[in-house]
Amino acid sequence: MRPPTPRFRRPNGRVTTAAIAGLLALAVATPASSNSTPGPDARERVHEYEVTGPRTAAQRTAVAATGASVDAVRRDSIVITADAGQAERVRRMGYLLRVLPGPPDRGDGRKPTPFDFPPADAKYHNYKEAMAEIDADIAAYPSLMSKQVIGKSYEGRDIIAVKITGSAKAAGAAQPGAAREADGEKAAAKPEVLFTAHQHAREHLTVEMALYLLKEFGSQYGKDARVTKMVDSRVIWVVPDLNPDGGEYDIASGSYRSWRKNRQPNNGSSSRGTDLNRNWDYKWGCCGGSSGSTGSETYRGSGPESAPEVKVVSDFVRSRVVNGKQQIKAAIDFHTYSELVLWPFGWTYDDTAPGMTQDERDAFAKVGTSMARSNGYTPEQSSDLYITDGTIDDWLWGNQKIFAYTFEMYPSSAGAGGFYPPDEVIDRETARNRDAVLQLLENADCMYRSIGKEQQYCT
Ligand code: 0X9
Ligand code: CA
Ligand code: ZN
Repeated sequence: MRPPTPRFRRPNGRVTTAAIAGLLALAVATPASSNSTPGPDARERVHEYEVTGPRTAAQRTAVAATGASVDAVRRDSIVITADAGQAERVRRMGYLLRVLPGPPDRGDGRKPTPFDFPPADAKYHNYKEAMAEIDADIAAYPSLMSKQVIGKSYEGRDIIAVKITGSAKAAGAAQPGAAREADGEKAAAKPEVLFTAHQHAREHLTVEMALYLLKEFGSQYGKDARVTKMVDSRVIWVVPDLNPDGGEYDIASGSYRSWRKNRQPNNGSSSRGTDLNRNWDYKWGCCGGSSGSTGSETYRGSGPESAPEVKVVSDFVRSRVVNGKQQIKAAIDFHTYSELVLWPFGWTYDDTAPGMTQDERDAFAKVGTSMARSNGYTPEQSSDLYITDGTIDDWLWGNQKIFAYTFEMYPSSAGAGGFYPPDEVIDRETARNRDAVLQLLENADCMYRSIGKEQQYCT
């Protein structure tokens, strides 16, 4: 199953092989993260490569062990982001490497505005625009939505959580009515569901996904029956931007840098950044699914939760334990790209393991497969791709027993846009997950209902 030759659509809509050759040449001469002043990042210049040869999860894990990130997986090839040293190590494993074009130039030949998306991608939201959009949503739907600053990023940007819930009482409240409430009768708690986005700086489409969810829940409440029911009967938390520093760095120069990690300095190293999705406090660094080298794309940090952004969100999740019970029942962490619905564990190839019974695995797979049917993604256990350790979904499940999925959004391949799909796809590709998100919300009160075991687990 060979992928089609990558085709690049220029702003004027024409696709030319000359453009591809030109882009390839440019990519070699001008690395993704280049800028005019050769700084400490100069040694870290990375490219995407197509690597032909690896065909098993173990082989892919071995490639990832060089410290490269694995961006896409196909039957007998993968796409990685690697610096020159990592690429050389992969070559010595006997695989064929081909440099892929660097990030697209969406500048339209105009002078870039620092910290703004390039003109042709203006529909993407930078940090400030995203925060303004969220504030506008909250102002438009004040009875449904509120915002909490749950902490700060390394560089001091607010990390926020938006809480969405309707005024309806939770199901199971004995009697509605002010009198009973005044008597101190407790309403049953609403199941809570968490949506997180943008752990990886260059995965900007995921912020748009979070913004879409706020708009959809706000604007469809009282109009769409499914949305209304879920907003009323759940508490929905949206953390739209886990890595604001990395996201801003990726767009700061006017041309995309293909940056992945946060922007935290590392002791004794000129390489910045921790891979947030290797820094969570569950089997951290256990299993060859992350790197201990500061320069690596998958650097796991100096210790679990050493990245302030991971600490902030972990503390927030822990704060949802009320009377000893975690209120958050299910979660999706949005990434790009590859069009996948993934479930834990990532640290082991085994379907079941300590912390994952057969019934739990079956519920994950059942709901995951059903969500994937609705959005056309491919459902699988995350380690079917390659081993990862210290990921958010392994922590949310392994430590907090939250049914946590990872969605890898559009596109399916590097050739179809990779980390930088044009802004024209935002509306389509965020709405594409509407049904899957509603499915997770509808299942969240009892994930075991999906496998016919509600009686056993949920009464
Ligand atoms: O490697 C990652 O962190 C994710 N892929 S990405 O290209 N967005 O970087 C995949 C994580 C898959 N593993 C788990 N979810 N455990
Ligand atoms: Ca555009
Ligand atoms: Zn990612």
